[in-house]
Amino acid sequence: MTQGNTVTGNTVTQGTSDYRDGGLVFPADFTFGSATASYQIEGAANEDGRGASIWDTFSHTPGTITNGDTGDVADDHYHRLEEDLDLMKSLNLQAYRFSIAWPRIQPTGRGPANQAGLDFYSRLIDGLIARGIRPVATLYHWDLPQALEDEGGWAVRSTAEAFGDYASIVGTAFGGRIHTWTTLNEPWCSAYLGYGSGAHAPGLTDPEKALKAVHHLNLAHGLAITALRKVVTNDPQYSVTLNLHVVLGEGTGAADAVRQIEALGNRAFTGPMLKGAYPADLLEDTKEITDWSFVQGGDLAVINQPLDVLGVNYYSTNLVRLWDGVSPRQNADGHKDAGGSPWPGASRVEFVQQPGPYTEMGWNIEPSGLEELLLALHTEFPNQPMMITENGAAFDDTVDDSGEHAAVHDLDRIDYLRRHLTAAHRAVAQGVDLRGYFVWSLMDNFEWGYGYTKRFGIVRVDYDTQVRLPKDSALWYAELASSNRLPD
Ligand code: GCO
Repeated sequence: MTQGNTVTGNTVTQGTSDYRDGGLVFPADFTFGSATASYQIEGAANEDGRGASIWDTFSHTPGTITNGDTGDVADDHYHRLEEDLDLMKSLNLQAYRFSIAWPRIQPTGRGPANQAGLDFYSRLIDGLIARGIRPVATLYHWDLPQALEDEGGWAVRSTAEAFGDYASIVGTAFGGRIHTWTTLNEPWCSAYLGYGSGAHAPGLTDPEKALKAVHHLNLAHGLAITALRKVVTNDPQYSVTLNLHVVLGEGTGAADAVRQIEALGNRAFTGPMLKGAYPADLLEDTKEITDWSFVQGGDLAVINQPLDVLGVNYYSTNLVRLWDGVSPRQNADGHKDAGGSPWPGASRVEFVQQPGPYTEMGWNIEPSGLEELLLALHTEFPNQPMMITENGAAFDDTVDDSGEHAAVHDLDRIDYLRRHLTAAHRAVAQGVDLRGYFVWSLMDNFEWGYGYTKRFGIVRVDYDTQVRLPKDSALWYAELASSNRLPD
């Protein structure tokens, strides 16, 4: 997407508004939900026939995850399903975005379904429906069956084809009960952090594989929707969730730096998915890495599926400039440094540290970026409904035991959510067709390379006892979800 409007020569239009408008009311049919992901919460990694995923392998590799944490137990959600469903109900959630672990359904990524895996998600879906909560199912939130990685993972085409078969299995099993299907969560991370920088599973640092992964993930998206459409028995919404980058530029050549990062970070996905073509400048920028000959005839037509709703994840902004080639190169793009680059072909771009305030992830808090992103998408894709499928913040919460009941007074998180919801509301007021908002996350969980050290939940999880404690932000959000009005 083009966000030239955010580049203002040598200055950046950030931090000019506090986004604390009062008394905002959302449209009556606006959906308030929360989101999680299988590997981050389920645990039960070796139960009921679940196969190994690339995240099992990666997290068990020494040195990859802070404190050597793994998702083996996580929030033990697999065994606490009923309690967690009741929790969602108590928070007035209207929808719940969860992901299905592919290796629970097909332990090696191919072959017949594992019935116990299907049964678990079936109970989850029925439990949501019984409580009046809409199921929003993500097919892939990064836990690729390890057996498929052993055959080349997302760098090979056969993984995309296997994904289509997997979609057909889950579509057949759950296809009358899912409100919204999301094919992929943040393919940017799967491709570039998994195969480019090495910060995520499978931990490779190969720029050509990263670009192949981009295409095969896009293809998987198209094949999955094609497969689902054939088997589902209701009339669901189809979507994908992208972490689109709000890219601001500074210095000489700012526009070119912004353009390169937008091409890799945004248009590499929105191009094929929403326009049926890879952007010419992306192909040009990466021509020394690959000739893109892995894109076969007919692929783009498969990828270019009409989407009922585009899922947008937003946390913060990026500030880039052209590197002078002399000073130490800055890489403040918010991701763990693991040796490789998540930006293949953009070796002349550096990511500049931005002014605070920051969350516990070190990400700058900038609600205006969300408004700008939604408006830019609306301008480029005027008829495309959208929803915010993730937004939220990690903070260093403390438990207050001084009262009758323990509490977490996470005013910083409430402030973050309030300001970003204000940004979303401003976008709606300017005509953006925004259908809903999902807070990341329902509960504290395994934050990938950072293990359990970063708490994103509106519900606290005590990892020793697995006790769930709604934070003040959860109570605040519950009020919003029932009233449609931003609480004061
Ligand atoms: C992602 C994932 C989540 C993360 C969240 C915070 O967007 O990276 O969807 O799994 O936990 O974004 O980093």
